[in-house]
Amino acid sequence: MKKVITYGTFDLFHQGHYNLLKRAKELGDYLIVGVTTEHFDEARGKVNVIDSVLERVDNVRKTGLADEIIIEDHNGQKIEDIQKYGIDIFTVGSDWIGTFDYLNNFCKVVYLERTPDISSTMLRKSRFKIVNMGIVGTGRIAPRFVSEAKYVSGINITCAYNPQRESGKRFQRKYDIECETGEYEEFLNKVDAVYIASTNETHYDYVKRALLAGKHVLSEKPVAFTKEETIELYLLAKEKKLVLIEGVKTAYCPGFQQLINVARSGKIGEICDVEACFSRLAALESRERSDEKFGGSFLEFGGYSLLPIIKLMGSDYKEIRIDSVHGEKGIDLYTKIQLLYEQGMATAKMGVGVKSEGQLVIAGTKGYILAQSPWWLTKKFEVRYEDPNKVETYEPSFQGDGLRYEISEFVSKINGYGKNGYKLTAEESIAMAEITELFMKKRNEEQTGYYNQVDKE
Ligand code: C2G
Repeated sequence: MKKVITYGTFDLFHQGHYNLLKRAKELGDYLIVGVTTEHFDEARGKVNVIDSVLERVDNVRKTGLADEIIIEDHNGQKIEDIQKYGIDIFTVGSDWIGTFDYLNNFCKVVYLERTPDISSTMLRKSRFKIVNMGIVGTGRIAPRFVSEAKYVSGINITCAYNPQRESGKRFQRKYDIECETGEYEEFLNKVDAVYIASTNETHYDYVKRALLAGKHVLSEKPVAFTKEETIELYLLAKEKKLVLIEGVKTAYCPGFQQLINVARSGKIGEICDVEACFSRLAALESRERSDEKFGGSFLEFGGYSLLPIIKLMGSDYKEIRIDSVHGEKGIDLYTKIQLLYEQGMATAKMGVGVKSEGQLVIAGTKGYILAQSPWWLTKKFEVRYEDPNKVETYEPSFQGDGLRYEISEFVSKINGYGKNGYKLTAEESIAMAEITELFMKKRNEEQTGYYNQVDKE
């Protein structure tokens, strides 16, 4: 019996896939089809697959051509499968010519002619309207958005807004963006969705006006400084059937989701303590260290350090304690937030003027998870136990600077996928806003003297 194997994502199953499977089947007597998992696709840079792995498997099954369907989830698996199943022929479409020649050492490799003029990418494009996206704020983060958005299909950056026209114009020229304006209403008229990358204090107002104008919003963190305002924005988005997501980049990174799932799986027992630290020394003249109202370590990095805590321990804490080391004008150079829960505790630390070990430690009754810096990108983490020789290492995929995962989630949600948004829920965003509000209140009190003086001027 001649055994043939082929692999694919088979997203939005189409005639090209059918033809390929039919020809593959004709090469032998028994056809095994490997269908990729989302994780594996993300690892090879396919971030916008629409159908779930179950739907894709089902579509392959419905052709009646596969004698067996398996799941492909890691690099190197093809060699393992060929040996394990005693494969005679490996085949794949001609778009892969050359790539799999190395498999000739294990079986025969056949590249089958690809069906012209049809692909999942084309279908994704025709199925969904391209999202015309506008960028608010053209400072430090906006360029990263432009370069990462290139990896997400179905999105086109059409307009840039900055009331400081010079910065906007420079950005437009550099990144070849169709339009640039300093008028927010005019800007909103030109786009379907906005990315808000302006300074922290402007987010709430820009988000609200965009939602009122019927635009989807991806906002840099924090969307607002108070719990009430944050709830108001999420309710407004819901009412208007618009997507609103907060850009806590870590939440959308595939490795971080895996880490959270491993922590929740019971592997380390009951979770009792979460400690997260993020510090990056900022230059003295930087906004982080000179903007006394909206700079400082908490507003800069609080979203990252609080994320694993809120995800794993929840928002129902009994006590919260916020302490900071202050620099000039009361700016927090370093902040530590300690939370006490019914069954456990957590600490979030962040610094712009104090450096510490950037790590995430999740302690449980059976073991702990350790993710070292840069844990917020989650390229690697370990599960450790009492026995120091027993260490399980996870090295999830991570592409670019990670922003593409956030953009991809935003576009998928606009297209009606992943409505419940488990990666960062509105409730989790609101819980973080509650802590932001407490922090701001405390800092305002501490800075009262300074503000009185500012008010007089
Ligand atoms: N295909 C084809 N004609 C098309 C489109 C796709 O023959 N018009 C073939 C591809 O060459 C591949 C199979 O259909 O052999 C599945 O295609 P995809 O779903 O795009 O999967 P792909 O990314 O090619 O995965 O491990 C995964 C494999 O490397 C291939």
